Amino acid sequence: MFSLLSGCFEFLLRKEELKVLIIGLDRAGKTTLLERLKTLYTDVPGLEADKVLPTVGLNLAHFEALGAPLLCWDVGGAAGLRGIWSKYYGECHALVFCVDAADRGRLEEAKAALDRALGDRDLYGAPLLVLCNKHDCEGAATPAEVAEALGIGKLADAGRATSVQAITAKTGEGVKPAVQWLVEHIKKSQRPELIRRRMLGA
Ligand SMILES: Nc1nc2c(ncn2[C@@H]2O[C@H](COP(=O)(O)OP(=O)(O)O)[C@@H](O)[C@H]2O)c(=O)[nH]1
Ligand SMILES: [Mg+2]
Repeated sequence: MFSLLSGCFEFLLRKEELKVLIIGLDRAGKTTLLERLKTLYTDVPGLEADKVLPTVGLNLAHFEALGAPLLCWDVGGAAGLRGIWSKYYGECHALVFCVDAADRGRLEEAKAALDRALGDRDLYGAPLLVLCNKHDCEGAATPAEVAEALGIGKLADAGRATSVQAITAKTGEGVKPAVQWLVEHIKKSQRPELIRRRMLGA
């Protein structure tokens, strides 16, 4: 009886895990970012960039940042795998769209993939963080250039919390400010309440 009561008490006090879905085209650096998050925020270092393999299924990272427990989902970005992304839309608190800023030739394809994702009603109200990865590469597109190419201005006008930031997943540069933005904007958004209500069937 005591263990049942203490289990219930623990459940009620447990902080809600903030779920972040990381999507983007294949080779944008999503898995390298996930492994960097493990290295920065946990005691178990993630894989170095040169050990990361192409993703077919799903990779996960659990960690705590700014007092909040986070769960990040990294799903494969190859054209044939993008259909799986939508399975995670309903449950995620925020969306990270990772872009290879060094590959300007694929920005149009990235815009089409992002537009398609944001057209899904299950992502209603979810803060969007666009990460311009590979900032270490010479000639990489700046956040302003990526924002222009992806048409991000319109999203912010439509009321979605949105930010476009440069990172280098390989070294971790820019990753902590990105996580800070996510935690702050998830907490400010209606998303946790919306997901809670959906889970209760309200
Ligand atoms: N120069 C550079 N290369 C990166 C960076 N992040 C990832 N890469 C490389 O980009 C390629 C694709 O990375 P990966 O994480 O597998 O991309 P994913 O398909 O989006 O998961 C790999 O060769 C990585 O080493 C970065 O910040 N800088
Ligand atoms: Mg991957």
